[in-house]
Amino acid sequence: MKAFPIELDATVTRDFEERGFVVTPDVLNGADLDRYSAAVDTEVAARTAGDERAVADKSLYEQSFVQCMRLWETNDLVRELTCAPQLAGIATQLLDVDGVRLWQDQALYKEAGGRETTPHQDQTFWPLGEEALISAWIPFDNVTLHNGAMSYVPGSHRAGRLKVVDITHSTDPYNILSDPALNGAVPEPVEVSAGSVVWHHGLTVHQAAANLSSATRRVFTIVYVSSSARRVKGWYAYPLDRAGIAEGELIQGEGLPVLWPPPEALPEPPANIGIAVGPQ
Ligand SMILES: O=C(O)CCC(=O)C(=O)O
Repeated sequence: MKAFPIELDATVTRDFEERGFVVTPDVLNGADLDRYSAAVDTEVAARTAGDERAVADKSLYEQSFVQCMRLWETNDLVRELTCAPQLAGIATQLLDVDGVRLWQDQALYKEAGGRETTPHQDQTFWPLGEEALISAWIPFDNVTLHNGAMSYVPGSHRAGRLKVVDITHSTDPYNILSDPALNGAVPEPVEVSAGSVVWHHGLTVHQAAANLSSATRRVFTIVYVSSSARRVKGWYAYPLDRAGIAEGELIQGEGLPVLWPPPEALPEPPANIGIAVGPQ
């Protein structure tokens, strides 16, 4: 078995198992942050070129963040970050699985004046069951409650799949924070320095604060799924439909590379590139 580049202490994995989120400090150094953030900035600028709308003129969803997906498919430097073995190794340890594959990466840039991100669980968006799934939330700048820090409901990943939240419109009266399955637990804010990574389980209920600062809150996320996960439901999901994965089949194929154990070489981007701005 390959050694993890960053070996987690048992207290960290236990914390994640119990609470459904954890911070790993000092994963990226200043030089990493500079070059990776510049690469992500370039991709976001390219994909949003021509969109001159003020935040207030955007949809409620877009006011939460500018979302640009699958940047590893169009940028070699981002590919290096998304496929980094130190990150995939941490994901594997936290999920306590044999290996992980990439589900998706994305920039979530919350503009100055951007609204809060509505509380939700990630995993209910996708045709998965309760497969092991985890997100690395990677801030390129220091993040506080003033500029859009995340908050997580401790232990909420143990409540299973709750009702899906429509974060694209936010008109649904369902408030996941009032779901009886959470037993009144409240979100806990997590303020972090750039270089840290905040990890959350796919079923952990989370939200992000509004950005009251004058600068964009720049965050990149990588979502990993256990390499033994299967597609559980039939509804449309770009990554699975592009790879031709039918209900019940193992998740694998185009655009879904195994990242732990680390591949011999950086995975090639798919022939059929999945550029996307906005939810998909
Ligand atoms: O960064 C945000 O505003 C929300 C992030 C989020 O929901 C996620 O990473 O799953």
